[in-house]
Amino acid sequence: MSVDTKKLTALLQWYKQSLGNELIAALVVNRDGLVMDSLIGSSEKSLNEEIISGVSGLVEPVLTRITEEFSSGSFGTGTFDTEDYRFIFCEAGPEAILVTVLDAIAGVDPVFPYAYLASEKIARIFDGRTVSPVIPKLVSEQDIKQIQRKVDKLQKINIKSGEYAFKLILGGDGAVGKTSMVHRYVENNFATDYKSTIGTSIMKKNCSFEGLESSVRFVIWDLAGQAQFKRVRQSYLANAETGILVYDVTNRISFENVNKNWHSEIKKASPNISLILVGNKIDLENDRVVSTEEGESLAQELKLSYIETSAKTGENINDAFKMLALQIIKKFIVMEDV
Ligand code: G3D
Ligand code: MG
Repeated sequence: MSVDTKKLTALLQWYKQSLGNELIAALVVNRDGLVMDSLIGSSEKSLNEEIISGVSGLVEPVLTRITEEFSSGSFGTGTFDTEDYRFIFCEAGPEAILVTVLDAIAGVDPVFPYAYLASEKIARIFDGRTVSPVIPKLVSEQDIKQIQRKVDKLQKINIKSGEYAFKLILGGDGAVGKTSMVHRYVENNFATDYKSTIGTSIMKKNCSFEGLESSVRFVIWDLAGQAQFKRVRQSYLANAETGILVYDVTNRISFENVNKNWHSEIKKASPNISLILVGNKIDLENDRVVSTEEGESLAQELKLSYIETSAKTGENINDAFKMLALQIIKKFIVMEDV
């Protein structure tokens, strides 16, 4: 079978134009995992010359699995996140898969409709039908909705635990101790990546368990200031697999706001998120106004696990994150030989 490679290249150029600065790279791979065509995007990260070889290296180990999982030949889509990148895989007919590489913190929703259009065209190029490589700019909500309906249900691709990175967010009023908790947890062993555009620090940490092969890699997002919060709220809260709801045991309003605001807002932005509830600042015994029983009962109501911590002394901080990691292992990771 001969594929019109010129057309494929032209199509990828259109795809790049549609996505603008979001795109790090795009690859078209066939079902044998061979890269048929690739292109470097216009994102800052794309300037790195090694990007394509690096990305191919990352895609390779998951390709077999992708081709197995995506055997429908239609337009199944899936995402796969590493520490640095977010991959969107989109079936392009029975022959090919379009791999889109975005920054780890990019939102996928605006990209999907274009990925779908591009995949549909790639499928046609592969079976030799006539097709224009031009990807139209999608402007109307209706166009976008219609396409989204056509796209097969988005799936999180199952990858062996160690290779998987989970976005962790923190919810709770200002000054309850979110940043202190994260810093206490990651201690010396972190690389902070500050994204000024969304006012967020990104930290990474592996959480492993003795005697257990599975480990969980957290990518922890911490919003810098409350001021910018409204503007960035959506991208901060969306696409998170896991999160911590924090209140301050010496501040009743912060406790009430967990139930009134934070819980529902987070659930709305990331419906399948795994959460725990944390009452922080237990070192301030004399100032405590929210009792352990109240914390436990709220947790029960929200069907969450509960733990009390002090970011100041470090008490229970590791255990809080371990609790989350265990929830994730149970939920996402198929345990073999355990
Ligand atoms: P936030 O990220 O939720 O806004 P921060 O909260 O982590 O910035 O913490 C707000 C203040 O509470 C900080 O004090 C911090 O030191 C303090 N704090 C955080 N956790 C604890 C704790 O467990 N115990 C006590 N006693 N204090 C805590 P400052 O004075 O630096 O603003
Ligand atoms: Mg903070």
